[in-house]
Amino acid sequence: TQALAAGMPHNPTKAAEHGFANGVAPQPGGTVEPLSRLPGGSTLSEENGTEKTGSMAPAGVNSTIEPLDRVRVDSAGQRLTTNQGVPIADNQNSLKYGLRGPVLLEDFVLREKLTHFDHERIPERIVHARGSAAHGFFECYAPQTEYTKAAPFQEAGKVTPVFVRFSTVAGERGSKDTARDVRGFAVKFYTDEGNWDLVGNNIPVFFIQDAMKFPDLVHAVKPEPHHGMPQAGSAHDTFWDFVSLMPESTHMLMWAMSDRAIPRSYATMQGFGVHSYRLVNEAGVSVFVKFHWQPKYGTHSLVWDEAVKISGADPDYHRRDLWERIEAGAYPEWELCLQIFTEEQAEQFSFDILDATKLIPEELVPLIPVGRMVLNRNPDNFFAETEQVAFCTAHVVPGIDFSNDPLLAGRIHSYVDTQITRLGGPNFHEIPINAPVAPVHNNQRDGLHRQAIPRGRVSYEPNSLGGGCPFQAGAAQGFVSVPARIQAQEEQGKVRGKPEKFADHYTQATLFFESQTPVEQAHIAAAFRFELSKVTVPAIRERMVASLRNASEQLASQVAEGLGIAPLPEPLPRALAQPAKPEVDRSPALSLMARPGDGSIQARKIAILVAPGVVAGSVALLQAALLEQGAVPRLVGPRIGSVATADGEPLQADASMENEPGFLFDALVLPDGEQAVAALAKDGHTMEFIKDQYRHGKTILALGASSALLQKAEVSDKLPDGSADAGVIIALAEDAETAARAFISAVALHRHPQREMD
Ligand code: HDE
Repeated sequence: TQALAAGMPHNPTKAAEHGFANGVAPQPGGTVEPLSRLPGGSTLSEENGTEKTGSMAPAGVNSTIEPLDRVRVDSAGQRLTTNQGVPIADNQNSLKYGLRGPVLLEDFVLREKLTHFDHERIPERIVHARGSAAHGFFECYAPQTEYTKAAPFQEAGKVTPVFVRFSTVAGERGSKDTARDVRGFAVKFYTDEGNWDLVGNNIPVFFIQDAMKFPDLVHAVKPEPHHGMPQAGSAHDTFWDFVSLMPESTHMLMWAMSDRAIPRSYATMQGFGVHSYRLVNEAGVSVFVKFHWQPKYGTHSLVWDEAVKISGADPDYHRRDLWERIEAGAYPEWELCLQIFTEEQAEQFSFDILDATKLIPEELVPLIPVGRMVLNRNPDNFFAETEQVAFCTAHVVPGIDFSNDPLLAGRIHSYVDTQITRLGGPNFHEIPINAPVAPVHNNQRDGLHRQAIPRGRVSYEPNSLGGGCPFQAGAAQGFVSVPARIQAQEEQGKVRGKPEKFADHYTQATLFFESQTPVEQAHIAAAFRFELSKVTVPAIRERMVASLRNASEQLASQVAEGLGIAPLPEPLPRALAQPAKPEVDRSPALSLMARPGDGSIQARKIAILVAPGVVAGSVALLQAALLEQGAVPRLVGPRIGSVATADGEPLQADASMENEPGFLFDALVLPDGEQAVAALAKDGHTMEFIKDQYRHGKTILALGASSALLQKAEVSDKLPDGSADAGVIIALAEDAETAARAFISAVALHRHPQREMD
């Protein structure tokens, strides 16, 4: 009423929200700055972006920025309008007949607002619903023209913009990040010759061999249909019922039960195209290829107890990590490597390269590094970009082609198809994040949500009225499929079945397990034990153990022991009695330990525990040393805010042990200070904080008086065998500098599995 009486167009009690504080308030009755037209001052662009918003990218690197400028909206200094651009006078009250009277149907402002709101959600992805994404670029090291004419690989230094989405598979859109699951690793290259989507995973093989089984697999892993449980988890009857009846899934199960399925960060996972694809050169000659992404920061994972706890304290753990790394300038980076092999080589392999449950050991076909990918810009808007991005395996460009992998064939159909429902029609390619940077010209017309306004009366080909345009690019420029060989197909005719080598379900499962370090093997056994212990039907547990016996007797007996199954059930009958002898029986590259990364501690989150009486000097020394290495030290106290110190200005605690528990950090520093130690020792959170750090194999540094905290937590700097634990450093306060150096080297190791307790 006050606003009405004053004739003001807004609620005066919300002055701050209207920007009175910074002088951009609506001007009652007065003139309003004319709305500037896109893409001028009203859009967020490279000119008005700031490093903080993450919209800035090195010049020339993110050439997707300019096209997106067309649709970016920044409302700073702008008045509120309806979707028709009509200025809104009052955004607080609906239009009524008298102050206490009925709301009027003519209130188009209210109706437009509610109608739009009612339709704000779109269907989530059927799988990979939970995901996070970022912009970046791919840079080619050297021309790969011998193998391919694909645009990104034509010159050294050539830069192609990319948008990359990482995801879990089973959980719904709001589910936790640290579920045990495969991670999606989908890359959209906006090449000069159209979009190429490399839609991969962080695991190089898959559960099934034929697209025919995909709906069954997904129905089995998703929450059970009668009660909708469990969310984002494979530890339930239907999943294990299905996979124990599908021995082809055994190899993938080894990976999914390994620590690969609980990565520390998206930045520390490998990525794989999984299927065999083809590269095609200018002369039309093709070779087979498998795509690998190798993380610059190495492969690092969580441990299970840590993953479980994180999912409660920070369900957005990976999303936050990706966002913060990019905001901090510690850009996630991968090297793209190719495994290239010919059709003739492929025929000699002991496995079939069309079988997505098999990998090609690096010892057999080496990796060739061809470029690097850097993610350096966070999206402006989660929905518009991360949610609406549509990856499709059918999106290939000249120089890339498919193999006959039957799983891939199903995908080529499915991804385009699913977007039509999810994004509401056949024009999803026009949504800005999906639109290619390369120009689009064709005679497709109309459909829901059409954005382009094609000019002229011609929408057919051939035509003379449009001068024959758009014209066929022809074989020299256009996409031409590799003419696949047809001899075998001619002999066999139409057939439902599988090639012989597909029936070897266990050789590579064995190879994977045998190639792991003992700690990794122990984690795999523990994961099988955990998952199967959640299965309520004993026959399913037994069938799975029976299947595992074909892959590894060691693993099968460890799992059986953990489940109380004795004696061991007979091994499942094998589909192929005499599988071909594998080329290698050990592949060290399959261990997570094989890729420690660049040895840096960049972006690692390190807690420095502070309480009143802490020695500010020891905190400052550690903080400086860690910042210099690109790590992210945070002061964690019994509560946030000001903390009095023993020797200087008060410190500000960034976090509390309650809002950021120990397992959210990669390492721990306990600074010097008698009084602080006494205060921390009294707080129940402190012991949990230290014990979790220790239990999860992390590096702990205790300076001066704080060694008492380790004693209280029963944390020793000796391993059970009496040797030194490199991850527990106890030092006198005066030796802080040397201790800081030792701490940094120990943090670079990521974890100290020798301490393994679980
Ligand atoms: Fe997918 N998959 N998939 N998939 N997949 C989808 O597409 C499908 C497979 C993968 O961040 C869906 O847009 C079939 C293998 C990723 O947006 C859907 C088959 C691999 C993403 C679909 C497979 C993947 C998806 C759901 C077997 C690793 C997320 C929504 C024939 C190489 C992409 C959507 C993103 C998403 C179908 C098997 C990876 C339903 C039919 C193998 C990374 O179309």
